[in-house]
Amino acid sequence: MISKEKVYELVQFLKKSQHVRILSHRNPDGDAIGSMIAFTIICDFFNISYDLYLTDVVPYNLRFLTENVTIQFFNPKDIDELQNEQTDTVIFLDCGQLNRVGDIGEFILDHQQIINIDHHMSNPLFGDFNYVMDMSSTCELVYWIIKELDIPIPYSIATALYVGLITDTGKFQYDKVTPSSHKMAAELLECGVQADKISQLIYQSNPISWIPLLEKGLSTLELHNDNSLAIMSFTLEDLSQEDDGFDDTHVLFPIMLATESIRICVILKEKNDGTVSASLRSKDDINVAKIAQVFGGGGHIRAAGCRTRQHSLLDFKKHIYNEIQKAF
Ligand SMILES: [Mn+2]
Repeated sequence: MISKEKVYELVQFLKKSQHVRILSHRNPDGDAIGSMIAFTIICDFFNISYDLYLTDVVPYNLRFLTENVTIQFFNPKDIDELQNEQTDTVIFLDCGQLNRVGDIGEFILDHQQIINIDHHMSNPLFGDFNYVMDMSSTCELVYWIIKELDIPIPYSIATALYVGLITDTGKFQYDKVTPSSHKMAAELLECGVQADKISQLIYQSNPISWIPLLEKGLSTLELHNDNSLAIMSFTLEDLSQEDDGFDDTHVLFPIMLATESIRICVILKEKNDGTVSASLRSKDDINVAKIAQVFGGGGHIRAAGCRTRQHSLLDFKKHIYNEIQKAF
């Protein structure tokens, strides 16, 4: 459970700050964005000014969360500005590694203290203050911190926390779901969270462009190892018209993993910045975080990711395939 001492230590770090910058990882998901928004309530409570920064766009189905929130997007052109201002504390949320924030991570300055709050057990504790716990989501950790501090939770923050909880647990299906996750959900519902409305916004609000994307994905589907390994790949061309932040993994992984024989699923994507990304999901004990780590990525046993600059889509697929074979 949450430690009073640890929360007290976090508050001491925060109180030393004039201005904090709240960050989360590339390709932000519900837990990344939810925990960023939720953390603002802690800053507000202690009267500490903050800004929120991301490298990549907010996914299409999570934009309802950020309607009334100012999130700035890191642009390498802003480096001078970022280096010149008063931020003295940088908060990393849901980042299993420092480089998960993308390029902005390279511009963390010497005088800036790093607070690292996360639930990835592979986290190397890169912060000056680290709070890493084995929980369903970073939102769950932030929730229990807020509760420990006795800060009242308004509807908007409850919604952000709930979104992180349901998306990172695959709607309460994954192995990190505990009684504490359900307790949190129950208490958030008491704060007025509308579970049905949120589910509809996240899971039943895909843009119409997802249908041709699904078609493309299925047309590239490869099955290996007696139909237990599924790989889909998207070229930049496949994605170019749909690059509106639509988070296809939420749609495609559940479809593939619904198949009895499929144990591991990989989605490869060429990105605008010249990298190729791989998202991996596993249904049983094959540890996909270990596979992602081989390529400099990371994550959880059943959900992980990595990206490369060195390999083409085809090459990367081959390397990942080979690595997965070792795990079978
Ligand atoms: Mn997470």
